[in-house]
Amino acid sequence: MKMSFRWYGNDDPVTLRNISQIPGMRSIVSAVYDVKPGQVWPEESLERMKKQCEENGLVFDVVESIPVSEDIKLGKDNRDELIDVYCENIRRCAKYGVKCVTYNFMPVFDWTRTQLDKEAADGSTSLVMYWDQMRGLDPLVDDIDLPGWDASYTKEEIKELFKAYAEIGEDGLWENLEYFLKKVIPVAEECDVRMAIHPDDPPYPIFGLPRIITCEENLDRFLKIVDSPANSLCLCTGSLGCAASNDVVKMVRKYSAMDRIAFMHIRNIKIMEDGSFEERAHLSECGSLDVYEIVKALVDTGFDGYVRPDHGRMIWGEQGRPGYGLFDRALGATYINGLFEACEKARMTDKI
Ligand SMILES: [Mn+2]
Repeated sequence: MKMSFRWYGNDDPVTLRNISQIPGMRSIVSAVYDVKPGQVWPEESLERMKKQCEENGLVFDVVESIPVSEDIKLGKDNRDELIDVYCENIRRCAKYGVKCVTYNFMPVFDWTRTQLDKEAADGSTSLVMYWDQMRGLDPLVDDIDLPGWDASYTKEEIKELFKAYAEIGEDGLWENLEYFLKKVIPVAEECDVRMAIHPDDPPYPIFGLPRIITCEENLDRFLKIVDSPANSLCLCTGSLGCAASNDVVKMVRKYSAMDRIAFMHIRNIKIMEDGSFEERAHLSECGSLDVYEIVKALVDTGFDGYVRPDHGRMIWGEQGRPGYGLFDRALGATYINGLFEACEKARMTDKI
């Protein structure tokens, strides 16, 4: 297992020095943020990132994300050009030492929450999605101002996008994903990079937009499209876990045994009675997921990919990017490291 931490570059209030002081920290997960999605990443930016990480005793070897343009997801006429740029970015990342590239195939927006700073009884805050704050919202009528919503779209553009996705539906989205994978995975293989798709968050349709990377059946289907370790999963426990029908421990055990998990996002969530959910501290007892069983499944199956503590709460008065503060993610990393050490030592003892 290679422990990693997401860093948003020089604008991130969390510094590389901070990250390097977390025990057991090895890798930096980042991206080039100085060009628009769909453009080629400047080599100087990748070179600088690699150098800055090395100066702090860290390795820049995971990218999250190279975003997939809507026109690729929609299968528009210009998709070949956009896929060429995508492949060039994979090659450039590989040239600077990147081994794993995360992406998602979610229409229009990356994730949905209704509040980013819900205060818990202990004064910590976290991201939540409450159905009673969602119901009644219609993106075609209302001025949606949800966190994670791309405010750069005009209402007309949103209408067009929703119409286009309604026309292609889930089947069309699968076809366009297959087209993308068949062009991109061979390039990743050549470069010794593992592509890791992030599940849809949450793993069910929102506002009627199609969602396909959601459950075991669909993950099986995804992995079969190109049966190669370069076509793997970023298994996000918190994203898959907020559908109660997903057995996250079983999925981790199964896909890790198949060597099809390149990257693990580990966090805990609490599913509420009505299907709403709250992001919680990483500890098993704080949420609906058994993080010990998740780590044990990884250790039992010899997992050697990347792990990062996913979103943390805001604690101890920290200000910063919601979900991506230093303190609670550092606690998460330490807890996860502890579980790995315990599971690995128990396994060694079992073998003797
Ligand atoms: Mn995640």
